[in-house]
Amino acid sequence: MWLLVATAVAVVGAQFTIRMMDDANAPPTAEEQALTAEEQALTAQQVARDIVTGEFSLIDHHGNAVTDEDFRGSWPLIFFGYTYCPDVCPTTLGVVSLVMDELGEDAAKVQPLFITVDPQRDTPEVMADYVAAFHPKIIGLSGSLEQVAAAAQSHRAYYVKAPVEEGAEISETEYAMDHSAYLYLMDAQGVYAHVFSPTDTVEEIAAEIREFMNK
Ligand SMILES: [Cu+2]
Repeated sequence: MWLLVATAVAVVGAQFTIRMMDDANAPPTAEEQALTAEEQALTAQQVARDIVTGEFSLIDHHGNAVTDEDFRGSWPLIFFGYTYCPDVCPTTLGVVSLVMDELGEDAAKVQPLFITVDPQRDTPEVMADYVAAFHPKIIGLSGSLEQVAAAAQSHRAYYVKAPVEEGAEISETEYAMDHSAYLYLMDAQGVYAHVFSPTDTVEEIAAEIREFMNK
């Protein structure tokens, strides 16, 4: 092998050497690959559990101080957004509402939470009006800038102030919020279970929630 490598280096240079050394490793069998994929999924799940701690201390839309611990025993379905959002938030809360309908009796165990990333404008009163337009069970959560930042951090949710349209100024009252659009499912112990993407359908989300709850 080393003689071959040495020859290769001499003849065509280092690049070819690297390729040859890769080829020397036997390709993994299908079985080995399947195991690796499974291990990878488990690792990803563990990493997500370690990273998404799900802790928060916020104000609900009735004006009461609440933390993640107040929701133990139910499965929180959490979305970060803001009420002035032109598209992603209303769409997602619409999906959440349909998921609740789709879940039927199982919806009793699910607690949708909408956490604002724009507490300057989204006061508890504003949140109360907004979530009521989607589903009676959705709880809107607001708080101080620091409380919201901490809640986002514990879910690795992302948000940043942005112009309402390209080239527009960001003023005190006129701005948009760019934000991540993940829908988190936490289990009844408050441990991260899953994250849904905005492209998942109502049926897919409801079926997966059921699967997690019946595990
Ligand atoms: Cu949004």
